[in-house]
Amino acid sequence: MLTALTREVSEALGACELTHLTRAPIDIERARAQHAAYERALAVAGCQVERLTSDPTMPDAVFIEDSAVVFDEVAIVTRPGAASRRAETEAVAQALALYRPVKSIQTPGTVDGGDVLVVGRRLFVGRSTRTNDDAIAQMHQILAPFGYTVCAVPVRGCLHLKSAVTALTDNLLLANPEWIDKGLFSTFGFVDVDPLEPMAANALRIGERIIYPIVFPRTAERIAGHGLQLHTIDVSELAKAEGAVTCCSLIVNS
Ligand code: CIR
Repeated sequence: MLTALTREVSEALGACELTHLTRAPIDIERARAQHAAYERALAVAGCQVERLTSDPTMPDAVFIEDSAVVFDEVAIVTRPGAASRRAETEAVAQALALYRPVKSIQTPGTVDGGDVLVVGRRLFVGRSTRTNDDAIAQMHQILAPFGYTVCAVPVRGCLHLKSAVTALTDNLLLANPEWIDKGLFSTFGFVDVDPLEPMAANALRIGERIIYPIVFPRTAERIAGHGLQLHTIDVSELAKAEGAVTCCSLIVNS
């Protein structure tokens, strides 16, 4: 069974962290409606959805992916790169403790889950404004005994590694080649985003299904061309906070 942990949209989402976007007004009710539709897509994909609460002191809490990375053997609770987001991890650690032994990244390490791409037993970790080498070394130490390899990937031009590359299958990645060096992923095939859709590399794969933003039709066509089944949803309000589809859930094989 799959459990998807999600987190309520904070009424303070408008005060979120922003790195590459200019602040635009966010309609909280619309954001909440889009988030609910996202949760329905998770349910259609076979997940039991468990939504954690948030509060006005945690504008970015809906982006729960950044608080942890979940493996079959262990959950790693992160130390987010933005100081404003560090209080988010406590409730996530508590929720995950019901499913997994929990390990935590220690200071001076910082990592956002959005920088961690897991494909099978291979981890690719973005070296970004949010994630540093100390945290990457800590993750290697925690995961090496379980047979995972960890590869650091420099990220340029975007917030997180998974803004630039995500997995469509065990062998096929979706990428914006402007933001990463594809050579670091040498054994994989690639679908490149359409050049007119630079933000289109973030897809959420659940089993055979791909949850994907509706605003990237050109790239969606490229993905569908590989015989993959897309469930498109509107997350435009969350995108104003620099969120996409992977960042709003933690998927736990339960
Ligand atoms: C932030 O800057 O931290 C949030 N406004 C957006 C985080 C999005 N997270 C993700 O893509 N994993």
